Amino acid sequence: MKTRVTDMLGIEYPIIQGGMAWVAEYHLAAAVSQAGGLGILGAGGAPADFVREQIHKVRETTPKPFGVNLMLMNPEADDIARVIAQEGVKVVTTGAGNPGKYLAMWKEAGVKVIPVVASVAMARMMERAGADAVVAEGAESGGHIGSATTMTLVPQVADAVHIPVIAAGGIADGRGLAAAFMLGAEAVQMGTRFIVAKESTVHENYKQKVIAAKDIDSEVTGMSHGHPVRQLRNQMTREYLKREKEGASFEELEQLTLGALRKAVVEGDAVNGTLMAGQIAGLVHKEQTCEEMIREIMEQAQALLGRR
Ligand code: TUI
Repeated sequence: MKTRVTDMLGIEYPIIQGGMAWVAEYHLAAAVSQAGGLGILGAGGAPADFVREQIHKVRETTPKPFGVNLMLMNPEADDIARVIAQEGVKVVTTGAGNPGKYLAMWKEAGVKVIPVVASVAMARMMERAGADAVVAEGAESGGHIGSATTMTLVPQVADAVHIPVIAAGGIADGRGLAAAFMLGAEAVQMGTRFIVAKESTVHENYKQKVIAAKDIDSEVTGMSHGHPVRQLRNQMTREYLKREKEGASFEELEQLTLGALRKAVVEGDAVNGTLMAGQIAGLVHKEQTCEEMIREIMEQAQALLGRR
């Protein structure tokens, strides 16, 4: 299944791993790349020096191409953007904002730039600014989301731009990949399924919550202040949504979630931590190696698309 995306990135399979904050560290990114997809280091809220070290660690683990995700609300975003250019990272994806001010620097350094967008307008703007592809991410996704669903967003973005479109949100198996291709995508980005990869260092409690989750077990917090975040329902989301309904201020709600993602990923606090995951968690049933996941997804997708 060669596409413009596999050619551009020099990868075997059209599967890109989401740049999940705290979750997407070098063990996971290296494993996805080694298995023929594109592994991504998620800078999340990490400092620039940490991101540089992680880049070196992926390189010590695999010779295959990998990328870095820059979360644009990171206070050190400017420094991380420079690290990406200096280190000669091949691919950057961005999230939670407009990466426009870094594009010239990245293009000059030969970095392929793939912004994650949640609307047609943003996709068009990124194409005009010189992006090499876009990830069209639907609201089924975990973490910070837009409002359009993958089913509606992907074909509309595919019609609106000439650069390749990568579909994200609600995709975790070969059916999802095949469906995304039918909508006009040339690759998919998956996050939730990779949380439970054997190579993922996410705390076992978090993995078990993803595995146990059913279709309607996620909630969206922060809608009222314009920062919607999808995560699995637990005591944290109940408390958050209760206070949000009571009209709590943005600052008060921020205080509640401060450090909560780290608490879930590192400490395994599934009660007060933030368990970011997409709606597709309901069909993620077991821990597997990245190689097993990618092989299974490709076999299923190829059979469905009749290319075998
Ligand atoms: O970025 C994501 N997903 C994320 S970022 C993240 S880190 C975080 N941690 C704690 C609380 C909140 C966030 C967790 N998940 N996905 C990509 C994405 N980007 N989804 C939506 C957008 C987006 C939204 C607005 C992209 C551009 C945009 O444009 C606004 C502008 O500046 O024009």
